[in-house]
Amino acid sequence: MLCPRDQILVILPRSTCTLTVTTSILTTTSTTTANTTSSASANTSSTVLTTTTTTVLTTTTTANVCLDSNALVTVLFTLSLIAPQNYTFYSYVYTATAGHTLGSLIFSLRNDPAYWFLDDVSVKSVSTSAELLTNGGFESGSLTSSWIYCNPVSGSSSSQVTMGNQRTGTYCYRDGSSNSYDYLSQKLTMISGSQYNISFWLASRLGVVVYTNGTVLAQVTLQF
Ligand SMILES: [Ca+2]
Repeated sequence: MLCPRDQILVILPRSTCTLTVTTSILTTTSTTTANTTSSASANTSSTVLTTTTTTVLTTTTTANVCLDSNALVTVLFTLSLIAPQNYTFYSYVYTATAGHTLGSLIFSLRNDPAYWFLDDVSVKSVSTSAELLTNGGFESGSLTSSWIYCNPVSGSSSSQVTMGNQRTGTYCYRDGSSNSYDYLSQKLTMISGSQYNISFWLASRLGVVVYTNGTVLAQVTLQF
């Protein structure tokens, strides 16, 4: 049985050319609280990761120019939606290990019928509260040099820093990549043995229109 905030480590052999990751860490407990902070819309859900061994989704992402097929990959989060979702909070505690302190936090996103909205991304040292990310709330109004965007097959309706659906501040990240993943990442420098609280808010919606079912996938990984 997994303990709360356990992580699943997927180690990919260097010789493989296909990145296949399977995870079973999605939520079992979801609490909804009245929204007091969101300026965008409606209620905000707060989802707490708890222990479960139920496999909710198998996702296969094919190696491409946006991913390093030689890397070690830790899957933090995999989500498949069939309906809109208001901003939901996800958090994980990750312990850096020796030899794997220089890496990237990667959001792999696909949303055929609507858009992902991402805001307030944070990687914070548990011991010092130091923030490792820059522009995690996208308040610079653009993807600055800290964020790296990659769209391997030039999918449409892809990346944009936008106003109007932000959770806090003025801006958020919007991504409606169709028929393929695109990738948003930021490099991290961790300290071996230290714990880091990795968190973000993620919504999927298209204005007030309730969209029909379609492929809506998100995956968050650490790559070393
Ligand atoms: Ca923001």
